Amino acid sequence: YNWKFVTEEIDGQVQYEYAEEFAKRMNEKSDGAVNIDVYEFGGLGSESDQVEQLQSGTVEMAVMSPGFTGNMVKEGQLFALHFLFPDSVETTQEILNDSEALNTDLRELYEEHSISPLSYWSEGAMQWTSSREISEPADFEGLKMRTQTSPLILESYKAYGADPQSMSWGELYTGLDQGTVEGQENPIFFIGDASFHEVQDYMTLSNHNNYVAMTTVNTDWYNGLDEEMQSMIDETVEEMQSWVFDEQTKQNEEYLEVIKNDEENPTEIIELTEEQRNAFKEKAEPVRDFYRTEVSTVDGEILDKLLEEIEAAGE
Ligand code: 6CS
Repeated sequence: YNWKFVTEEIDGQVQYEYAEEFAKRMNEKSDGAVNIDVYEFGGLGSESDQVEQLQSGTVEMAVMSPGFTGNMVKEGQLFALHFLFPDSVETTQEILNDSEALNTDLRELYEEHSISPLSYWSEGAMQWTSSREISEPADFEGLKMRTQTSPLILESYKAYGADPQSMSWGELYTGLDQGTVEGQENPIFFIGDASFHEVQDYMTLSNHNNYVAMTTVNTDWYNGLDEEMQSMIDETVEEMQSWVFDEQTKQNEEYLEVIKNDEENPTEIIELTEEQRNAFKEKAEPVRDFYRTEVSTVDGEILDKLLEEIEAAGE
C-alpha cells in the first residue's frame, strides 16, 4: 500500500507531526506493508486545493480544517462560533472524542462530499494578534481581519465590527507585514512558528475559540479497504487523539515563551478580564441564531445536539 497524506502545516507544526507519527504507526502495525508519504503545506497548493485533492482521491488522507469547507458543508461552520466550547482545551478534546453530533451526524454530511472525518482534535485555544490593541469589541471597528474561507468565520468578526477577509495562511505573513490585513486568529504555537508576531504588535489572550482540525479520508477509498485495514486505521486514529493533545499542549506552552522572550520583535500580550471577555461573548451570541436560520440546512439540529453534549460535559 502506498498512500498520500497531506496536511495544512509544515515540518515541526502540529498537523505535520501528527501525520508523520500516524504514518510511522501504520507502517509498524502493518509490518511495512503500509507506506504513507506525508506532504507539507504548500507543496500541493492552498488549503482549498487540498480539500479538492482529498475529494477526488488524488490524496487518500488529509488533515483538514473545517474553516476551509464552509462553502460546501454548511453545518461544519459551527466550529466558527466563538465561545462555543468550554475554556478548558482538555474538556473540549473529550467532547470532540465522544460527540455523536460530530462523529456521526456531521460526518454523514461531509460524506455527501466524499470526505470522511475520522476524528476531530484541538490544536489549542485561539488568540488574536493585531496591529492595534484589542481588549474590547470596539477595538475591532474596521480592523482588517484575516480569516479562513468559511463565511461564518467572517460573520463572527463582522459581529465585532471588523472588516474580515479570507486568505490562505501561505500569504498571511506578507499580508500582515504590508498591512493588507491587520489582525488574525490562531493557536499560539502557530503564531510563533509562522512568526506572525514579528509583523504584529499585540497578542490578546482571548481564548475565544478552539482550533479544531479533522483527520479525513476519501470516503470511497476508505469504504473500499478491507475490514482489517479499516480497523487498523480506526485504531490508529483513536490512539492519536491523546498523542496530539499532548503535542499541541507542549507546542503551545513552548511558543508562548518564544513570543514573550523575542526581544527583537516585542509583542505586547494582553490578558482579558472576565468582564472584557463577557463583552465579546455578548456580541458573539447572536451569531448562533444567524447560524441556525441562515447557515444550517437542518435547522441547527447538529448545533443543538452538540450544545447538549457540551452541557453534559459540565463546564
Ligand atoms: O490559519 C490557518 O489557516 C492555519 N492555521 C493552522 C493552525 N493550521 C493550518 C491552517 O491553514
